Amino acid sequence: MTGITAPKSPVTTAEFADGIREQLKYAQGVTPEQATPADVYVASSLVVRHYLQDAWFKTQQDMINGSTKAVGYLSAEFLIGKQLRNALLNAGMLDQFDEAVESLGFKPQDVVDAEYEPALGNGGLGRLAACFIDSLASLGVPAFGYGIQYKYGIFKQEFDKDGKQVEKPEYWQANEEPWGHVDYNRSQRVNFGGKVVTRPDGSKEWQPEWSVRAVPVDYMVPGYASGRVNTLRLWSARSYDEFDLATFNKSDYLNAVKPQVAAENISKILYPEDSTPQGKALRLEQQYFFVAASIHDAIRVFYPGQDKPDLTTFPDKICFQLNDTHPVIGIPELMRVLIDEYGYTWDVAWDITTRTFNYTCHTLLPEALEVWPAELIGELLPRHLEIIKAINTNFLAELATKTRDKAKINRMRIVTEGDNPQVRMAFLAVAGGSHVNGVAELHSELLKDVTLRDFSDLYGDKFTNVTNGVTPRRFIRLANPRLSALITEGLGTDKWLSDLELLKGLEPLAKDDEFVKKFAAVKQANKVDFANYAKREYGFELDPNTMFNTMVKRLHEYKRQSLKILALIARYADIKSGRLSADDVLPRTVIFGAKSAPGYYLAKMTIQLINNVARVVNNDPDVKGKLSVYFPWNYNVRLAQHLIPATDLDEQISQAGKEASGTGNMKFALNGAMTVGTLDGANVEIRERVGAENFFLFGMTVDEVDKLYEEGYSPAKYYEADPRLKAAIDMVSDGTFSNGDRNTYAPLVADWLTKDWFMTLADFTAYCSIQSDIEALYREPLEWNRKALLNVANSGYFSSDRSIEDYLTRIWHTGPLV
Ligand code: TH1
Repeated sequence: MTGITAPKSPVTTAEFADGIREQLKYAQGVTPEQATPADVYVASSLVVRHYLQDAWFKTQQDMINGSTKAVGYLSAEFLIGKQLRNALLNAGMLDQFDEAVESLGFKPQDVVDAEYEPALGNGGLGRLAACFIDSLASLGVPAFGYGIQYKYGIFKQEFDKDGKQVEKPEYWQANEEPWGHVDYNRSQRVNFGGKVVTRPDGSKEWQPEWSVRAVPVDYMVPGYASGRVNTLRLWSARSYDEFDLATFNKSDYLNAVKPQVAAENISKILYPEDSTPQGKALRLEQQYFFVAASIHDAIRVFYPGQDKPDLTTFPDKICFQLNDTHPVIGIPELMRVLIDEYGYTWDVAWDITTRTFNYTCHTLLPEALEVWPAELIGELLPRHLEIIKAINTNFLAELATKTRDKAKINRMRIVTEGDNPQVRMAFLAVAGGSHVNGVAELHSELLKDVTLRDFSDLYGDKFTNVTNGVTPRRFIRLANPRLSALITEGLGTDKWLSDLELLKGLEPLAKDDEFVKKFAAVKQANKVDFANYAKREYGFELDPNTMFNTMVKRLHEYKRQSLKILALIARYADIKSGRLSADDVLPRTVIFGAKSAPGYYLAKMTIQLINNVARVVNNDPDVKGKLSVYFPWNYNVRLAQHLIPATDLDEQISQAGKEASGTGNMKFALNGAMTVGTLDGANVEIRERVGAENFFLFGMTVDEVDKLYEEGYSPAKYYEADPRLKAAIDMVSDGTFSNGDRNTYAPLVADWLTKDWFMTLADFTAYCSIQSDIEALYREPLEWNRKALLNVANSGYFSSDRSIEDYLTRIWHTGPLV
């Protein structure tokens, strides 16, 4: 695509200010004098919605009346972040908002800060879904995001006095939330339980036992300068049996509201496990709940007013992308609808279904591929279990025509054999859809060669790759206005915001010292801003004249926060013992951000260790000014938007072959940070594009990792071999970071020395030795910034607009509305 210049505002400053006054009066019931920033936030949001409303209508109308196939992105998570500034940017009203708010006597920043972030996702997977719907709308492609409006998003993280993670409920709707429109008139009934009966004509009928009401909550998804507004439809669970009056009259209030509570539980909370599914019944209820509601909704939208529509055209109206295995129950659901409710034959239904669904796999960890006990599915969704079994039987018969390898066929069963059969959702997704994609080149290769090897052998055509991306609107323009202005100055246009490959035009400017200095000044100003923010929000004292070295992501063993913390302890010991003279030490501020799944023991212990290393290091006069460590709690989209533009060095140090893609890596590179990283996930592609000389590579490759596993990995060997590593681990055991208590981290240390699944110890020495390259370059600010600028110039590929273009050509075979 070719870029589009920023949209012309549909509104003047005076009109915006009038709009705010009107909303304050009629929606908020306050005068401008009485209004708080929170009132002005709600009023401003309503004004933006007002101006987007016609485009929203028109987009829906054009989608229904036109012949362009729509995309339904089915995802259990949408980590959308704050809405107001994003909507203002995409609608072209940023300046009008700022000026209008100021004219009313408010500070725009205070108004924006009044918005509470909807944290309806765990991490990368949910944020990717949010970037994708932004790009779909910006490209003008008709699309729905379909998900769940959790009442409680990912928990709010706090640290107790010992530095341990404490989870607090994230009640993000505590204040008025002007973006989600609750549409009671378009609710759907979602059924559960009961039994299956055979009708006299031999057809099947599911007689469910209980049902919940799925109420859509609609969010506008305005495209950047596209004039299009798509819909994010998040379902909220309500009860049909509002209140049992008879019970209530017997003054048994608790029992009277029981059915209501049970129904509403379904959308109450986001499961906080990232990449490690919990086989809980409620989770399956959530999955079926939003997927069933969405499929019925799509039929309602695309065949308005039709009682028995011709659903053989369904795959021409919409295709559903399954965001990981979480919505895969949609495959048997569509089969059930087509066969039991609309009377299609199995073969016709299967043809429609397989043409409707596609599946994105986001992981390689075998334990992350969801598997449900058939028994559980049978209790909750008896008809679906029958259909899944029939899909399995047909699939096995088909396999028999393709191969004689019985063992292979057995490995590919969708429903396993034995006393306690399991349903493998990833396999169901491959069988029941047209395409399967991984999220970075390396990941897609490993999916084909390892995780889904048998499937790629027999169904090679289904497999493809779409490398992840991030939206430049939120993660460059909104997060980093200074860099955005410099890019526009350098390129002489702002079209890069909708054609990010234009950043390539900055490459020649890396030879221009004056431009590089301006680029360095942007980073420095961002660091000062972040230091102020960290002071205000967390009470931290960051020195912006040190290197800001950041590692932010979920806490997971495979991501190897342990590697970072051990190297940091070794560095601390070096300075303290005088092995490194104070003059030789490059001053660094290390910043961590990470949530751990509440039940993930070693991850939580790692958080505790990081906090206590920070406590000890920051209070030690021997290293003052040389090394400091901060761990702002509750890492979220808002913190990311502040921290990423201020980072000099980003850490992407997962064990090779374990991080499917990563998307933080892209955000940092696009904001002019250098990366220290392994050959894993999208790091490989980032390095290819920015140039090996502009990326700090270290560590084992996938092949080396495999080889070491085969030879038999013994972490203790590495502990004995590297005295710095030994010293660092010994300091963790000897109570240095636990007020003398030697037991505090014993399980963590034991794991490092005896298991170390992700080979942290094996990569330690390489990780430490790359640090001298990093520091040598940082001592040459002009050269460092030149390379950082080349990272920006060559990362345009990692726009989620490009990812969506790839989905359009490789998988969805549709395009913008005409
Ligand atoms: C993440 C992957 O770990 C990450 O590498 C990738 O960039 C991101 O998805 C987007 O593609 C995953 N998040 C989850 C979350 C759950 C289950 C599996 C994955 S994989 C709940």
